[in-house]
Formats: sequence, C-alpha cells, structure tokens
Amino acid sequence: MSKFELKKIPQWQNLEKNYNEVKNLHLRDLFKDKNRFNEFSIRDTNIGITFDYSKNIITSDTFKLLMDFAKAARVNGWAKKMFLGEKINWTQKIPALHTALRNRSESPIYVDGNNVMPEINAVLAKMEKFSNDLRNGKWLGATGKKITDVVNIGIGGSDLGPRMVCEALRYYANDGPNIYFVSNIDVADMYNVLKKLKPENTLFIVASKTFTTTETITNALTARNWVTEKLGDKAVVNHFVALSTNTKKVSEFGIDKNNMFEFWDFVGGRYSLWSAIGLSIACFIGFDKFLELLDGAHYVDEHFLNAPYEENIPIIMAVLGIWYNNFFGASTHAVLPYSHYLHRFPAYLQQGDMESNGKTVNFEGDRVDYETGPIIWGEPGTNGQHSFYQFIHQGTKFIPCDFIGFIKPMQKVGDHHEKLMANYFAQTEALAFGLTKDQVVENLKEMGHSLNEIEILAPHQVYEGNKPTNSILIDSLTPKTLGALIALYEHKIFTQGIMWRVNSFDQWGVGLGKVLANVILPELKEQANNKHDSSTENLIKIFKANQK
Ligand code: G6Q
Repeated sequence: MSKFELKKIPQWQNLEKNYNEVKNLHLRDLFKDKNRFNEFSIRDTNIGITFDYSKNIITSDTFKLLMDFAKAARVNGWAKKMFLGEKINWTQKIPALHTALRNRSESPIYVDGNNVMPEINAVLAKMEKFSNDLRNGKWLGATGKKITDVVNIGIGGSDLGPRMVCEALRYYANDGPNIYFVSNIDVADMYNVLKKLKPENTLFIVASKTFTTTETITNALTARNWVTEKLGDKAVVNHFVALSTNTKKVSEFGIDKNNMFEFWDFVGGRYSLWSAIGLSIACFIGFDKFLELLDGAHYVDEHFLNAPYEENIPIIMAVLGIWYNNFFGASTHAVLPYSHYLHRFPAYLQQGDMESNGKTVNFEGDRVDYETGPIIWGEPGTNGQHSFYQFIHQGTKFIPCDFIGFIKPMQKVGDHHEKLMANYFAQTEALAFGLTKDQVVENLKEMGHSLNEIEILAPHQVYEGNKPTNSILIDSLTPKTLGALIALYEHKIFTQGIMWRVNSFDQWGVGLGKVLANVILPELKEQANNKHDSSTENLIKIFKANQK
C-alpha cells in the first residue's frame, strides 16, 4: 500500500496557508466584527447548551477550511460505521458500540448479524431491579441489615467514568447508599475506605471487563477476606456483585452468576460508564436518573450523526483542537469546569482523550509525521485561578482551554454562584483580550506610581491576550446535560482520531508495563533474579535490601 501523507492533502495545505495569514491576528481585532458571536456560537435550547467558540483565533475562511478537512476525512461516514457496529477497532477486531448502550430509540443494531439491543435492554432491566432493591432495602446483607454503603472496585475505565459521574451528580443522591471507589493497588486506597465501613452494611461491586486486572482482583480478594472474616464464606452472595464480560472468571472468584451484570467486548473500558459499569451510578442516584444520563448522551449521538458539519458541536470542538495542536503547535489542552461537582471531569477526560488518541501509528501502520492527541489537564474553577492560571495568562506556552459553566446553581446560597460565574466570564475575556502596555501604564498612573516605577512595573503587568477558549455554558447540571456533555467530548475524541487517522479504540501502549511488572513481582517476593538494565537492577536491589 502506498504511504498516505496527510500533510500533503490539499485540505491540510490550505490550512497551513491560512495559518500563516491568521497567526498574527489578535482576538481584539477579530472582535471588531460585531457579528462574530452569532457567527461562531451555537445555542441548543432543547438540551440547554450554549457552545461559544468565537474566542478562537479563526476567521470565516479558517472555519471553512477546517470543515473541508473534516469532510475530506469523511467524519460522518466513519460515525455511521461506528453507530452501525462495524469493527472500527480493527486492531482488536471489535466494534466500538458505546452508542448502542444509550440507544434510547431502540432501533436494532447488529454485531455479526445479531441484534444487540435485546441483550442491552435485558441488562438494563437487571440493573433497574437490583438498584431499586438495594435502595429500597429489599436487597439485604447476610445478617439481614440494609446496605448503606456501596464500594466500586475497579480501575481505569471501570473506575474513572462512574466515579466522575457519581461526584458530578452527588446532588441527586438523596436517599441512596453512600458510594466509595477503590482503584489503586496501593492498599492505602482500600484501607482508607474500609476503616469507615462495616461488612454487614457494605456491598462491593467488582467492576472489571476482563476480570483479570491485577489491581481489581487483588483489591476484591482483600475485600472478600474482610467480609468473610466477620460474616463467613456464605456472606459473599449478599455482599458481592460483578460487572464483567468474563462469566468464567467471575464464577471462579466465587460471585454467583445471578449477581453478575454483563457487558460485551464491543464496549471499550473508557467508554463503558453507560453499560453495567454504571451500576454504582444507578445505585447512588437511582435508576431513573441513570436513564436520564443515557438520554442526554443519546441526544448528542443524534446530533453528531445528523447535524451538518458546520453546526456539529463535537466536530467543531475537534477541528479547533486540531487547529491549535497541528498548526499552532499547542501540545496541551486545558479543561476547566466552573462547577465543583465536575471536579473529576478533567481526570476522566484525561483517560478518554489521551488513551484514545495518544497514538503514533496511522491507519496504514506507518509512523505519523504530525502531532496526534494533546495532553489533557485541568482543575475546577476558581481553584485553578489561584494556582496555574498565571501560566496560561503570562507563560510562554500556548494553551487552548475549554471553560464549562452552568447557569443555574445546584444550591442557591448567598451570591456564591454569581461570584463563581463572574470569574468564569472574566477569565475567557481576560485570556482573549489581555491588557496592553498602554492600558497598564494608564492604570499605574492612576494608582499614583512614578514614571520610573511605571517603566519597571509595566512589562510585568502586560497580558498579551489572544489565548483561545471555548465556552460551554449549560443551563443546569442534570443527569441529562451531564450525559450530553460527556458524549460531546467522546465524539470530539472520535472525530480527531479519524482526522489524525489513528485507532482511537485500542490501547496497546498499556500492555508492556504490565508484562514487565509480572516479571519483577517474583523478584520482590522471593529470591528470583531476572536480568534487567543496571538502573532497574540496582533500584530493585536497594528496595529489597532496605525493606525491613
Ligand atoms: C480503557 C482501558 C483500561 C481498562 C482498565 C480496567 O479503555 O481498557 O483503562 O478499563 O485497565 O480493565 P478491566 O475492566 O478489564 O479490569
């Protein structure tokens, strides 16, 4: 097969030309056009989301050229393949059908000729019964006590999604159990949770697609010992359920088949919160609310499939990311939620984006000669403002940011929300327009500084501005809008993967470390000695010599 050279296609080259024209424009000048907000924003009143991308360094021409690039990559054609269950994760020969999990239209979706919707709906029904029984006190612990605490044991995709959603929707968890998440193999994680709990009232959800993940199985065994030491072996049936694709391993662990909630190979770990992996969410906020989360994602699925490219929010998010990543040379992208409920959202997206698009090999198996996925990072506002925003405003790195905010507060107390949101609006304004030297000098004069002092201070107080941001302004934080928000990012990631021509759904890069850890483990526990490089060998030697 001949080498595909993305940088040589006319759409890429046109963008390069456009970049050379646009790179010296300033948002201050671009905003002289009074129609700019109307041109570069979308308000969807059905779901209550406003997406303002006018504070980006683009002109109408840039936007058109970015759309030409997305069209050349046939994003919509690929989206259809994904939704229809084609095996687009070709290195693992599986589809990527997280969209089927929230297919609220219930139209059939076929994998290898089988409609997967009946199975998906059957598991949803089982989740509904279980979460209702647990919340209503019908599902009891081995000694007849109500379950008051639920611990999800899982890691990566079997942890980050449900953990983020439970945090985000904590407001809605009125009469459900307390929820905890244990992921790290460092026993401190488990210990800090167990010390608050009693086995009689605790249910463990062991969440593992493969049911072979060392961290999860080790933690689950520790939890099982904790339960059985006090309540005996028979208690396992009341205190453990499993979420997995691997019935055999679940049975071997001792969890009853009836207490297993199935999902399927066609659900990638980092896209699995919509599946049985979301059971902790359903227990915490109630099944009805879990369905609303799916509804919100389904709404965005329809939007992504049907909206024209120019009005398609995930596609616009994706092309803007590519614009900065591949033409401006930005290597990171900050996600800044102005809602404390979303404090785990950047961590969740870190996996969603970086595990999906942190790839170097294209569709043809060739090493790419352009940048792929950026580093995703962030913290909630306003905390971040008192920490790293200095760097975004005045550092030398160029960092595009997404600002996510909500119009209505969850709790109305004093003017907290107005103060929070004043900062939300102020930051994107400050980042875009900055403060010129003349303005700084003027301010310093008004403050009574001498000319000499002004000369010294002024350069430090200039804000260059021209830092691009997207504002995602959502009417209120509900299960539905959260589902929509997550799906917007999922499809952004997918679109970028298609445009960079990488497989967003595999994760071969996490395997090697696991293999090597399995080689090293016996060396730490026993006298085994394997050959390593001198650094690794000596570190292991020092570890063993100083353990006592
Ligand atoms: C996600 C990854 C990874 C996975 C974890 C846990 O896409 O595949 O984060 O979710 O390694 O795997 P298990 O669910 O199989 O325990």
